[in-house]
Amino acid sequence: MLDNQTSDVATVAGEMGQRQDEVRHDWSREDAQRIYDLSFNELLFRAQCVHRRHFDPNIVQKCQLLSIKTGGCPEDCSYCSQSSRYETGLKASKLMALEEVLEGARAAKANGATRYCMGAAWRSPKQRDMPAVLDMVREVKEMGLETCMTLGMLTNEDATQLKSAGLDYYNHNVDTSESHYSEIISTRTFADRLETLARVRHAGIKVCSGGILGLGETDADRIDMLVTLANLPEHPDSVPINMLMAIEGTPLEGAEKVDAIGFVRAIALARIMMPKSYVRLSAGRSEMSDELQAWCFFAGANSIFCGEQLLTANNPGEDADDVLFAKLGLKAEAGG
Ligand code: SAM
Ligand code: DTB
Ligand code: SF4
Repeated sequence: MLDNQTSDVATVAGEMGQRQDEVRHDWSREDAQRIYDLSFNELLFRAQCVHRRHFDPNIVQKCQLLSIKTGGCPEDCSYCSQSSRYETGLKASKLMALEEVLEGARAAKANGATRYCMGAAWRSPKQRDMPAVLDMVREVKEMGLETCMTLGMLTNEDATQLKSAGLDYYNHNVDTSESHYSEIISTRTFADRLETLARVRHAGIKVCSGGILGLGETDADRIDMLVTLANLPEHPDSVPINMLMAIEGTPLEGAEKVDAIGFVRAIALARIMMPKSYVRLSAGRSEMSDELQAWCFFAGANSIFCGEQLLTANNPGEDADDVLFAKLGLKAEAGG
């Protein structure tokens, strides 16, 4: 006999069944909440079914990050080691020289990364920095890697120049829900973030946008953040889901740890609402057990950051990831 939970599941599954191959942009909070609240087994089963319709479940994309300009950022993002407003002990540096960037890209490629993501601690790029940044895009692309940059807010002109240089992806996270956003960042708005995403999209660059869990948000905030991403005119091609890495000296240094089950639920919801996007299990893996990462992959995560460092924080590194992939029978996605 069906109990209440199972019959709820049947209803949601039925609705989803009708729309199962449809990429929707009209998600309501209620639709999303009902999926998020399914029994854990049912939620993971649904997410895995959606995942298998669009992806090989045993293939994981590997992206490598490099901080091309570290620290000294004027923004006040409460989670960030690179904001000049907090004493995090991080040494600021100038924009990296092209050769150093290329050296990192060669090593990343040798380690099986297919995308190279270059990040700068800027509110937005300055015109004088653009020629050097555009050279990095051109030369990394020339090496046969996909290129991604995250440089803060862009003008239409910046986006067009990046596109002309051959930039494949631009990362700009919404970070959290619109209503929680002002608790975390005061120096730019949620609307500013969406505007940059629109400029990136209009320039023809693929969008990478996601957020962070562990910023003191509620379940409703997490759901709202994912609804915002899923209701963009096009789903972001990549959706990074970061677990807060609590950095000493930042306002969030003592933030409560994210509950693992809630984290997996968010991954599963992202997979179901954005069926064709790469969902990236991003920052925080160095503090996650193998079991938690395995759950995330089962819930539909199919991309990671590889290497020993993210931008400034630790990441598990190749050896640990090789062991994890072997245990789980996962393979890295092949390069183009
Ligand atoms: N300055 C640019 C910007 O903010 O758009 C690019 C770099 S910024 C570090 C990129 C993203 O990394 C942030 O939007 C945030 O989602 C994530 N991030 C930064 N610090 C983090 C931390 N301590 N834990 C988890 N994610 C973090
Ligand atoms: C994203 O969502 N996560 C990456 C990338 N996009 C730029 C950055 C994670 C940063 C983690 C903290 C650090 O290394 O400083
Ligand atoms: Fe600056 Fe980006 Fe860090 Fe915010 S997240 S303080 S914009 S580097």
